[in-house]
Amino acid sequence: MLADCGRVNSLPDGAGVELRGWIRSKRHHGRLMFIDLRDGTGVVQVTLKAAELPEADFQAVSSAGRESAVVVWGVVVHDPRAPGGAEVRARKIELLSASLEEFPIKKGVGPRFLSDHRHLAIRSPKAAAILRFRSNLLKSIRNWFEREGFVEVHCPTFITAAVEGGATLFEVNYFGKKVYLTQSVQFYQEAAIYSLGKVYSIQPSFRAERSKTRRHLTEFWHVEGEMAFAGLDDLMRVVERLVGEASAETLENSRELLKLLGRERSPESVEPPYHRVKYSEALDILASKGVQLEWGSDLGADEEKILTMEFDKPFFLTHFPRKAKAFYHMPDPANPELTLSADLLAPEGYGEIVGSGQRIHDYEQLLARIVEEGLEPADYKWYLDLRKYGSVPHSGFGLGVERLVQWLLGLKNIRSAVMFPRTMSRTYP
Ligand code: NSS
Repeated sequence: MLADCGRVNSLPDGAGVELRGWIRSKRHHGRLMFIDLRDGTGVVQVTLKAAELPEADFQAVSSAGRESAVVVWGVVVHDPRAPGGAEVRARKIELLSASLEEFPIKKGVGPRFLSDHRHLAIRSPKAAAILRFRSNLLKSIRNWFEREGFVEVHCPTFITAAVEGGATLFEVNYFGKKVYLTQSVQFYQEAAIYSLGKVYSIQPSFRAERSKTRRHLTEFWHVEGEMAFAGLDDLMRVVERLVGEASAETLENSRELLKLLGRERSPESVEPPYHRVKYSEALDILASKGVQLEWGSDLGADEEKILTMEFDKPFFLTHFPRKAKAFYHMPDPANPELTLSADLLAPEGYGEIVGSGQRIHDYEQLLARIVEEGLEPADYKWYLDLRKYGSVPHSGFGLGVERLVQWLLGLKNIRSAVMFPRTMSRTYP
């Protein structure tokens, strides 16, 4: 029976199995050999006794280096001494493909070396566990949207005008014309709600971030949603349910992965409701910690960190000043200096994972904000058009996949949450 390395311990004693995988490590004791065999589902110990299998098989594998590919036929033996509680005693083994050179990833190599060899480093069980967790999370997010009646839309990556300010736009030479890589599909989703009602997208966004921080990428995966007939309160309820329910389900489905990663995070720790904290209250909290932030400024990484240390669950930071936010944010009718915006911040120093808000849906008001920001109305012609035909209050959000993975798994650097990270200083491999 073809079996997964990671599930051998759930098979009965004496079961005959065929395993296909890679040699993670090997230990020799004369005519006895132990192999840790890895196949993407996990690692299992394979015991080879020279007396119990063809001599040629034993010899071939004796000289095979790490990451050589093999097929093993053997018998499951439950043994508390084996890592995972069960091992496979080999009866036959075939060397499919011996490593040509010594595998370069070994104990003691530095972070730069690992990044340069990311194409090989992702074979480690920890890296694989993070990628698997990320996959589980995306599955739960997608299922959540589908259950809630959102329609998936796919939006372009080449765009002609900034969504989140010109400073982080990547330029592309598009047949001699200057276009950009998208920072967010929000504007296309705003068009889509008049066609479909509630929509979502899961695709990459690009930011020419000059900051070398542990939570900025230049290419990240963006989960975005937009809803017609929704105000700020409706929006926050959707965001907290999506983040809370999809995260809880993922944690529930990823117990083994968390154990392997040595992480403990209970589904309760992500359970909504989340606190709502106004920007002005945040300034008071910061002041009480001896940090003075000028009214109107956006929170920097340091301020965010100090503020989030006060919380043990994600929380919303709402009603940012107009001048700290992009032009499309709806001014608060109660105080037009503020906006109906809400960022969701992860606790314990992690910071922003969602940016969201109600959009301006009035044509004249949006035009005035575009002009006030010194932008060119002609660049936003089609976006303004949306306000001409049955425009309604609407709201939406953007969730950074890597930021959420980073927080849920307590990763030091956001780069570990991506298979092949892109940052200011890295586009290889
Ligand atoms: O700039 S955001 O706060 N908001 C938007 O882009 C909206 N236009 C989304 C929308 O309403 N449809 O970015 C949203 C999230 C932010 O909270 C982070 O979680 C993530 O996108 N984000 C990033 N992750 C990693 N690296 C970088 N550079 C980055 N920038 C944003």
